[in-house]
Amino acid sequence: MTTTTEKPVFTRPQTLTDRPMAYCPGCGHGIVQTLMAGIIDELGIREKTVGVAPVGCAVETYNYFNIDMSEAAHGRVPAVATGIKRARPDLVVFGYQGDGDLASIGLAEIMHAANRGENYTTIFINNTVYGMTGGQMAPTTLAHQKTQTTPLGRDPETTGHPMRMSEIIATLDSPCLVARCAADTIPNIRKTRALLLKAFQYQLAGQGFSFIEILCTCPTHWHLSPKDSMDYIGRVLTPIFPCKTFRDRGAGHEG
Ligand SMILES: Cc1ncc(C[n+]2csc(CCOP(=O)(O)OP(=O)(O)O)c2C)c(N)n1
Repeated sequence: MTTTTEKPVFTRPQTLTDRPMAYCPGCGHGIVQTLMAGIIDELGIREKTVGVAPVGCAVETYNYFNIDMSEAAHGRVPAVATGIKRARPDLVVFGYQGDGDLASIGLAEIMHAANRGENYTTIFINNTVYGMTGGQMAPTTLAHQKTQTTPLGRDPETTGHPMRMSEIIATLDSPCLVARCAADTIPNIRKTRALLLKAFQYQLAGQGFSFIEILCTCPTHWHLSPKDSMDYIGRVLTPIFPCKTFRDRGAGHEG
């Protein structure tokens, strides 16, 4: 009998609990959270990292991270994260927000936290809908996109156009890192990881507010299979929401 030695190519990050993720098949939240957990492990900051998540599918985050976390009311992550970071600057603080949360009810909060240059990291999950409550139109919903509240498609005449939050945040002087990436293909997921790592490193270096927008699937409310949802990001979303770095002050240039 011959024995083979298998070389592990992936080990579960210690920052993830053993709890199976309850996200829908093909949902992007699990990809991003697994990346974040691996980065927290890599930086050795598990004991001093605090996450803040609001309502929406983001609320599940508490179940999966082996770190201290705080709930925030809808859209109020920037206020809670600001308070924690100002009280305990030695901690590493991140906010994890959906697009309904951040770009609608929480729009004023995020703009002012970004403008103040608060030294915490924002992870913005843009899946173009209000996922948890049933797939209603969000500020990021594309023109003519069908959602539960726009069954004939979003009409820009009456409901406006999708808001590009990274571009809006990048108009402010204070943020040190503003970028959009996508959790679809393997190369894009690698780029997403690199941006998230950079954002945490900038916070550790005291460089201020960073904003990483991640285009994520919502197969359930897009009414697409997991695979078709991944294709939809590249084919339909990225022409409207280009993946690029809008600001990278830590690297000494404007990206
Ligand atoms: C003050 C308040 N208003 C409305 C709600 C209902 N609510 C819960 S989750 C949610 C939508 C969240 O959507 P999004 O932020 O896009 O996150 P996703 O679920 O898509 O990840 C809403 C409107 C609430 N919990 N609190």
